[in-house]
Parts: sequence; structure tokens; C-alpha cells
Amino acid sequence: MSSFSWEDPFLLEDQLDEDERMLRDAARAFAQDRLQPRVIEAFEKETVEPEIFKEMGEAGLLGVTVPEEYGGIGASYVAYGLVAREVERVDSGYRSMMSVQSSLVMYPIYAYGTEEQRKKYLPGLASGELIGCFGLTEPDAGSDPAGMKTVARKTDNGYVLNGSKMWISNSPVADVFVVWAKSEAHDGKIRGFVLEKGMKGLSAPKTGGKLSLRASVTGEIVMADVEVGEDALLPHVEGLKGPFGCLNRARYGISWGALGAAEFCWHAARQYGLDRKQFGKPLAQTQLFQKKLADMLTEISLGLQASLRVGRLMDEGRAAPEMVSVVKRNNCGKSLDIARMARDMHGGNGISEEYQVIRHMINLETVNTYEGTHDIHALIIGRAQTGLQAFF
Ligand code: TGC
Ligand code: FAD
Repeated sequence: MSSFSWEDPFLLEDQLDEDERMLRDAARAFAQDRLQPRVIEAFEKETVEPEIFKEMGEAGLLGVTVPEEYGGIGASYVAYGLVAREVERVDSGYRSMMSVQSSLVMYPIYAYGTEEQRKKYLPGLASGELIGCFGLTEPDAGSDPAGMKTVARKTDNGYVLNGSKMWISNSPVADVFVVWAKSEAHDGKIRGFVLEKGMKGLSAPKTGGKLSLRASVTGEIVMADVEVGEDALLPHVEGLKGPFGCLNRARYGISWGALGAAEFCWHAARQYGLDRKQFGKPLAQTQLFQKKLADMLTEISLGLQASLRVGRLMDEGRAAPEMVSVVKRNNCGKSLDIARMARDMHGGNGISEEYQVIRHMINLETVNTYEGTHDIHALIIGRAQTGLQAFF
């Protein structure tokens, strides 16, 4: 038998190829050198730093899976997951900025757009010169996006959009808005439109009072008679499978990202337990502390193996959306439990910004909710094994 590596229990490293390791290392260096030094203040002051997009673009972290001719690097979905893990090891908000841009804005323009739309938007989004957002959720349509009220009415030259989206990551700083609306000209079917900052009737006010994900800005998208040309329509998809096709990719990335945040909390709790003495011995020498560390190691290493497997299947074109639901749901839920546990294991220090575990814990509340809540993914997995619809 070989020796055991507590930091990499199932030797994940051996299961990656050279390109994946290189991109992972670059993402880790970027996240630790450029993001880590600013995150505590950014979270505390709720500061938005749009220039981070350009820095991410320079580091090659935007649109990782998009082909090189459009500014991406044509890497694997496993590589994309590894990037998400490294960025979220610092903060879920930074990963959110990255994954919305990559999976929810670049992907639909690439997969559902015309060649002109690809050429117009993708290089700028890949470099971070342009910032994107994705508008699906509405005040009265969250878990049930089919209930959206945003409409696109046909005109002679294009469409007029009316409606409002809420809880939209990046919207207050966005240049490019991928928005989903019911199109009257297409029998009320949901269609995707690409809107641009500065269009008459389009605004994106910031949502204040957010106690989670404070390093990432969130806002509304308000559309009051926004006129667009025919060229704003994403022509190659209709129905909910349009936005869900993007969400499959973003949810998969989140399954890796959440574990990056959990790994930070686990490592921090382990080190804290080794350094801190109570009752004459390190906390890490107590049975209860070790049991918690064992649970953390186990859940994180199982979760990583599962995400790696789903990533490989995505790269082979064999992944099903339900597989993504399993890893999004389980990894987010387990990461949130781990962050709460790590907070507790730090005692009073656990509530201080300096130790960072409470920031991860608070962020993971959002991560467990967006892109399909923990319970919504349970219903997707339940429907898949019973054939029975339990949403309504
Ligand atoms: P349902 O009847 O199940 O399906 C309608 C149509 O969509 C197709 N479809 C999918 N296609 C591809 N991938 C998937 N995962 C798909 N799921 C469904 C389906 O085949 C069908 O197609 P067709 O051609 O037959 O019409 O739809 P439903 O209305 O019953 O939906 C049920 C439910 C609950 C599964 C779904 O609505 C859901 O997943 N709700 C959660 C909503 C959600 O995830 N919102 C995310 C908003 S974006 C966000 O949170 C970004 S945060 C980003 C960040 O900051 O990181
Ligand atoms: P609801 O759907 O009202 O759910 C409330 C509760 O009811 C949940 O616990 C849910 O699980 C439960 N529930 C709902 N339906 C059922 C059911 N049938 N059976 C049992 N339980 C049920 N959206 C975007 O489009 N783009 C973005 O960029 C984006 N970014 C976000 C950023 C942040 C910080 C946050 C907080 C959200 C973001 N969202 C975004 C929205 C997010 O996807 C939604 O909040 C999420 O899908 C849940 O919808 P909701 O908030 O309306 O909750």
C-alpha cells in the first residue's frame, strides 16, 4: 500500500492531464496573488471592482471552454472546474463573476448565437473588456422561471422588450445583457436576447443590503420599452432549454467552486486546531475535533471525485443534467455544512473577518440557493428516479 496524502486523499492530481494542471496552477497563482489580498476589504465595504474582469481575462480565466478563435482557450470542462475551485477558494463572489461571464454569457452567445454575434461579443468578454450578465430570475419567477413575465413584442425591425429581472449578478456593471423573455412572435416561447448597456429604457440598479456574496455586485435589469433589432435575438434555441443549457455548465462549475471554499475552511480549521491549545493540549488532539476534520476530508474528497467524473463525462458529451444536479446539490450543501463546522471550530475567532471562515459560510448560503436551490435539485433528482413531477 502507498502512503496517504491528507491534502489529496484520492490522488486527484494523478487524474489530471498536464494542460489541466498548468491551468489550475495559473488560476491558483492568480487567485492567491491578485484576489486574496483584496477580498477582506472588498467584502467588508461591498466594493465592486470591475477591473477584476480584465485581470481575469489577462490570466485566461474567462471563457475557458470557448474556442480560441473567439478569445477563449478551448480547454476542457475539467479545466473549467479546476479554475472555479481555485477562484472560490478565495471567495464565492469572485467565482460568481467569473462563472456568469463564462457559462451564462459567453456560452449562450457561442452556442445559440450567429457568427456575427460571436465575433461582436466573445473576444471582448474573454478579455474582460466587456462585462456580461444573465437575466432569468424575476420578482415572481425564481425557482419557476417558466412563470416569467418579461415579454418581447415583435416590431417591423425587431422587438420591444418589457419586464424586470432581479437578483442578477454583475448587472449594475454590465455592458452585455443576456436576457430571457417570452416572445409573442414565437407563440409565447422563451427566447434569448442580447441587450447592450446604454439602450433606451434599459437600466440595472444595484441591489443593496446584501449580507452574502458582498464582493460580487448584484442588481436588477429593468426593461421599459427597450427596442432592439432582429440581430439581438439568439436564433438557435427556443424554450427553457436555452437558459437551462447554460445553467448545466454554470451549476457544474459551482460544484467544484463550492468545494474550493470548503477546502479553505477545512485547512483553516485543521491549522487552527494544531495551533490553539486548551486544557493543556492542541484542540486537534481531541476526538471531537478529529471527527470533524475526518468528516470534512471525506466529504470534500468524495465531492471532488464526483465533480471530476461529471466533468469527464461533459468533455465526452455524455453528461446528463441530473448528474449536474447531484453534484451541484450535494457539494453546495456539504460545503455549507463544512463552513459552518469550521466557523464553530475557530471558537470566537470564527466570527472575525481575519479568519475568513465566516465570510465563506455566509457566501455559501447564496451558492446553495442560486442556480437551483438545494431542494429544487432534490426534486429534479426525485423526478428522474420516479418519473413523477413534484414541483406543482
Ligand atoms: P421542465 O418541464 O422540466 O423543462 C422545460 C424544458 O426545458 C428542458 N430542460 C432542460 N434542458 C437542458 N438542461 C436542463 N437542465 C433542463 N431542464 C429542463 C426540458 O427538456 C424542456 O424542454 P422542452 O423542449 O420539452 O420544452 O421545466 P419546469 O418548468 O418544470 O422546470 C422545473 C425546474 C424546477 C427543474 C426548473 O425550472 C429549475 O431548474 N428551476 C431552478 C431555476 C434556476 O436554476 N434558476 C437559476 C437562475 S440563474 C442564477 O441563479 C445565476 S447565479 C450565477 C452566479 O452568480 O454564479
Ligand atoms: P423561491 O423560488 O421563491 O424559493 C424559496 C424557497 O422555496 C426555497 O427554499 C425553495 O427551495 C423553495 N421552493 C420553491 N419551489 C418549491 C417547490 N415546488 N417545492 C418545494 N420547495 C420549493 N438569477 C439570475 O437569473 N441571474 C443571476 O445572475 C443570479 N444571480 C444571483 C445572485 C445572488 C446573490 C442571488 C441570491 C440570487 C441570484 N439569482 C440569479 C437568482 C437565483 O437563481 C434565485 O434566487 C433562485 O433560483 C431561487 O429563486 P427565489 O429566490 O425566487 O426563491
